[in-house]
Amino acid sequence: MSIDVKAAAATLDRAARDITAIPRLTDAEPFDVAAAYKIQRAGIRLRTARGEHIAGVKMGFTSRAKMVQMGVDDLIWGLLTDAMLIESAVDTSGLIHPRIEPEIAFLIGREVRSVAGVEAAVDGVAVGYEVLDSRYQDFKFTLPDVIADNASASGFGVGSWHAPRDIANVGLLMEIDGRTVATGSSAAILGDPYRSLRAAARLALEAGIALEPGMVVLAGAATAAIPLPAGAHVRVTGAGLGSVEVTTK
Ligand code: OOG
Repeated sequence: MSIDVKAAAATLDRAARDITAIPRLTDAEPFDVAAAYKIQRAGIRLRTARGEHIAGVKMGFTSRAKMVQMGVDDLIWGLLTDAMLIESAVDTSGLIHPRIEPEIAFLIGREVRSVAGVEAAVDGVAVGYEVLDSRYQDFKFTLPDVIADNASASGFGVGSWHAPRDIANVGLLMEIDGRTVATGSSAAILGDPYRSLRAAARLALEAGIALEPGMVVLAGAATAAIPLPAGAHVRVTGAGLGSVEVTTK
């Protein structure tokens, strides 16, 4: 039997809306990476049918730190929607078991028509963060499970945009309530976050998803993700890129 793509997408979508973790989908019915991306896209279609718009692409497992933390061995990608953008505060009571991780973000300024052209299409770089919230119990999954779950995407924020520059070795610092919880370098992201950007462009072009002006590409975390508590103040700083802050309710 093959997995019912629409039913699987609806199960994950309901888990997020009910704020209730579910067993891994592959426990009931194994499926491969190709089927997993079909489920992911069906989940995005549920969101766009509710009026959300695609706002960009997120890369996952682009660093060893993340692969080791989550026990997987390949990079993945997911889609961001405008409803995921966090301005300055996030209510964790609407989330299952959120985690936060520092990110490097790219702002697309011109439509991306080729992998070779993606660097020239970038208008800005920034430090950012991603809030992850796996819809699976205990935040545990196989690679197909996490792909189907839109790479655990829940929310994201970006600091001020800077003109594109060399970001191959940007020191990253994440603090929660003034305490350092993660440090790393953007070099951990495939050696240079621009590599992650090129992978994002290739994957989007192959999937027929347009990277358009105003969209954001998150390169993937350089460090492991940290549980995001309620009533916290988080600051992520990138050397030379300033900081971005978020508070939780
Ligand atoms: C999956 C998402 C991984 C990253 O930056 O590596 C990711 C997860 O860890 O739950 O976004």
